[in-house]
Amino acid sequence: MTLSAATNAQTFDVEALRAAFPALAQKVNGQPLVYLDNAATTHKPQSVIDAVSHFYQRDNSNVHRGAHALSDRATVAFEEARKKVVGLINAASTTEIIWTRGTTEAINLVANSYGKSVLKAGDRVLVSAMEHHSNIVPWQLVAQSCGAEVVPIPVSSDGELDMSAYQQLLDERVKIVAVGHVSNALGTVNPIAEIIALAHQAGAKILIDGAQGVPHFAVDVQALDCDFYAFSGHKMYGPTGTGALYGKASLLETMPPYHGGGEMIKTVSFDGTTFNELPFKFEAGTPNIGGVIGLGAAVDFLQSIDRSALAAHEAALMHYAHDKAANFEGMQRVGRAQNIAGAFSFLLEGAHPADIGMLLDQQGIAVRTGDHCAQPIMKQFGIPGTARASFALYNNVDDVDRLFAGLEKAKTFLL
Ligand code: C6P
Repeated sequence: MTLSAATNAQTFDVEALRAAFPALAQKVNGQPLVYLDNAATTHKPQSVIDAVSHFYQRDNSNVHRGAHALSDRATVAFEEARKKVVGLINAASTTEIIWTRGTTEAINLVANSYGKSVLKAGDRVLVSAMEHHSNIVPWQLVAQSCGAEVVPIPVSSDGELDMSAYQQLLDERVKIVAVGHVSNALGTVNPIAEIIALAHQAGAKILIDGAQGVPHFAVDVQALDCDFYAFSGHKMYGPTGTGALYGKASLLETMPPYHGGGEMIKTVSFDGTTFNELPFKFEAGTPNIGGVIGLGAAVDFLQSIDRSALAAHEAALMHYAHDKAANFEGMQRVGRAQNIAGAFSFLLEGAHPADIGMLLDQQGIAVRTGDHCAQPIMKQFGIPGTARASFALYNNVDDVDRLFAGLEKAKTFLL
């Protein structure tokens, strides 16, 4: 793709969107900030900051408990946010949305509640070899306690999931498949509709790790027919410490609670305790009320944008970066799948990724370096890690140009 093609994608009004994010207006190390660490966490628009601030300034109170006006206001705003998430991913009802601290907690919930109750010795959980640790370790912990096994689905050297190997692995031992929508380390967009359909044909349930999916694509959990979809609020312009688990109500109904405490119970006695209805059965203790309300504002923000224009804008930036990489001497792209989004991972010949990150930071350019919590795929590729630029809706062509100019300069120090 040429520069003009990428620029055309800016009919999507990226400059107006940038203006909504106060943190982007700052200088870092004397240079205007170029923020390319969005897969780790995105910045927050003013509307999200205002929603959180409004909560603490006026409505601060606990939810579902108080007999007073502030608690009523907090409860209404908190439950409105749940309705917004229902709309965002087209869940069937609010009973299917469980608030969590993020994707990690959502996956741990499913592994410990659903996983622990169905997995028996000899059973298998399939995960892909490019998963984030959050979609590997919870399954390992639960599998170990049940005598079950976590088996990786192979990934090619380009970073594509091996679909024929996946089909061969799908035998009667497989009870759960857990796969990422988009790889945070490689940017690979997995064909999740096909992956879900194949899991179901084999009689397995499937969880999609959507941490890097929801920020980039419109997601329809009913059309996908996934059993569980986990995502983080802070990677989609919402506050840190927020996220959600979508689960089919029919499954969530049968699952035992994960955490015990207040809110998740109906009655408590020493003769036996009964549990609350969905979704509260899975929400023990005081939740992150201000964060959830901020997440609701983030959903409003995302929903106010044409999602296909957003995806086209980000895809154009990604192609622009890849075209520049092809002409950048000594650059090795890590993750060359056909369908790629969000993360642009690379190495520079003769340079350690950590040094690249430091030299970019000195120029006001924020990227992430390291294994990106995806050690198995780094080990397969025989590399310690990568430097990773990851895009959000507010990044523009200038950001990519600054990245490559910054890399040219870094090269003069490193090589
Ligand atoms: N990836 C990154 O820089 P939490 O921390 O629970 O919000 O999200 C965990 C997680 C799970 N799955 C995927 C695919 C992810 O990318 C992440 C978070 C960050 O890539 C931090 S390691």
